[in-house]
Amino acid sequence: MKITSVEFHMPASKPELFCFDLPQVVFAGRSNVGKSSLIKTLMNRKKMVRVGRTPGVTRAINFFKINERYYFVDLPGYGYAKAPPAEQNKWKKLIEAYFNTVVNLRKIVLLLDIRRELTPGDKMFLEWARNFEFPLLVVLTKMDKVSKNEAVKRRSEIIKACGLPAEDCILFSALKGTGKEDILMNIGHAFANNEN
Ligand SMILES: Nc1nc2c(ncn2[C@@H]2O[C@H](COP(=O)(O)OP(=O)(O)OP(=O)(O)O)[C@@H](O)[C@H]2O)c(=O)[nH]1
Ligand SMILES: [Mg+2]
Repeated sequence: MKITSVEFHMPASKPELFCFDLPQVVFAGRSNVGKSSLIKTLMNRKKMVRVGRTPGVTRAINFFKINERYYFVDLPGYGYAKAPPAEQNKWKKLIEAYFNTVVNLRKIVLLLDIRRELTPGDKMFLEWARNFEFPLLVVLTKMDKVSKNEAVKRRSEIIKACGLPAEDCILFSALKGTGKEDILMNIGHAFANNEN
């Protein structure tokens, strides 16, 4: 998949603003795992996505129109303990509303920090995707923070724990760009049939 154009839509802070007119891939994961950084790397755009120095920076659902044919969807992270409970609840409701109403969702990209254990939120997503037999790609982020050996070992563990086909678990570093092409290829397959 080659990205030739990106159009940034107004952040959707309420379901009325969701963009469901084109097929999409959604990027999910706990706060600070690197969702916005991954999307930024894939799009090769430095300024389009706000990336947090402090976590919790994505406060609405962002729709990026790619090649005028599909959307990359950047969700707020779950489990950001420092946000007030009312705000956390608002994000949770917004994410639930997204999954309850989305049409033509082609793939869920679940991001996991390579250095961390799975959180209850991560497990919930994995179970949900499995129950609905939803196409899932797991991206292990921040691989530059561990040794190559550790990264490979951790990937095997995750593949086993999540029951994933090996090609659906990709190591990634936003710092170095490792994994970018594999992720674009994997996502490209999701849009390959019946492109509109
Ligand atoms: N070393 C390293 N740092 C990363 C990587 N990916 C993201 N980061 C850093 O991690 C922090 C959080 O990144 P974001 O992309 O904002 O994370 P997010 O998942 O969008 O966070 P929320 O919007 O809070 O859900 C930032 O300081 C990034 O620079 C990576 O692959 N390697
Ligand atoms: Mg973000």
